[in-house]
Amino acid sequence: MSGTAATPAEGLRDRLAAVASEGKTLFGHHDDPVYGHTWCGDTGRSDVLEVTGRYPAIFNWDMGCIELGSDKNLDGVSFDRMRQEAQAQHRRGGINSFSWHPRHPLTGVDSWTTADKNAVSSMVNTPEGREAYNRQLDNMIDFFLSLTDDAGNRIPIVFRPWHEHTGSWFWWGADNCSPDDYKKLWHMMRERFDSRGVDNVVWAYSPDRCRSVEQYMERYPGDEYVDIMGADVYHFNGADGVAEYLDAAPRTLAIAAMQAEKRGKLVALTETGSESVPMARWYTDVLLPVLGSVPVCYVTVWRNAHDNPKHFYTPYPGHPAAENFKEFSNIPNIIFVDK
Ligand code: BMA
Repeated sequence: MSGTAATPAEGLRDRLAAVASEGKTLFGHHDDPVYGHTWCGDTGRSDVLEVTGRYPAIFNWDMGCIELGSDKNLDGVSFDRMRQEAQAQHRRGGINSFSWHPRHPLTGVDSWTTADKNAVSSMVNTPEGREAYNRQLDNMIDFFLSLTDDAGNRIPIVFRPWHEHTGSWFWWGADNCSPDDYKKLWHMMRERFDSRGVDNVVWAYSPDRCRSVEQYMERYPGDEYVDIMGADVYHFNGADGVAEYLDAAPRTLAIAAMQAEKRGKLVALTETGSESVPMARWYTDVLLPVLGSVPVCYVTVWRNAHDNPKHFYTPYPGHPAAENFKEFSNIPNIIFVDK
């Protein structure tokens, strides 16, 4: 972390900028140390560690259910364990990033229930909605402020709220709310975070795949609200989907990079992956070229579920793509962290 940074967030921004300017990319994995393809709840384990000998440089976590005051997130990860693992990751020189699949603050529906086209409007344009949203945010802020290192200093994190909003599978998605109301979600969030003195958050904007700059920027909350121009682009259909992925991912990242350059922001591939990693050389032959297309400071792949045999995005020991993943982890400009 930069010794001259005024806040923990600034220190992390400087660090990510240095990574990008050296042509390096940090590798990230969702829920990495708390469960894997065949295990759950053990300590000291990680599918990535067991294949490569090192941890991912970024752990992504999801805050879903913190808004309910629950002690576990939507995938059963305890927030206490999450805090401990985030602290351990910071201690070993790694970074933590957070996404959020919230329940609606008024109706309680989960993120994927999209029938109510007023979901966002009721939340940001009515006194009851605003109050309920702020209450949700307070739970999250309490957690983020509790992320401290051994000396009691706040640990900087990346936070990536209201993601994939150019798609329509979440109630905050493109067909489910207006651009203005979407932006208000960000503006209210930031107002609440600032009012509580949160100084350890680097903010990531992460549309899904985009066809145009207009689509990427339509709901952009503003330069004061965003540090990282991200993109969530998945590879579907294995070998049959390579051409489509190699079109969509670099295209969306190029749009992000062009905007990032203009605005002095960073670029990240905030979510990607090929479910079950069906191509044995996916990491070096498909993902790596995508990362080389623009300066991407980090890439994160999604989780290795313990209770859904096909739902995993990094190889585990014995998987046909494990050898290649190890090879990927040894590429000098792809960054993992030592145990
Ligand atoms: C999805 C899947 C779900 C999970 C959700 C939130 O992509 O992995 O199983 O509940 O993310 O983490």
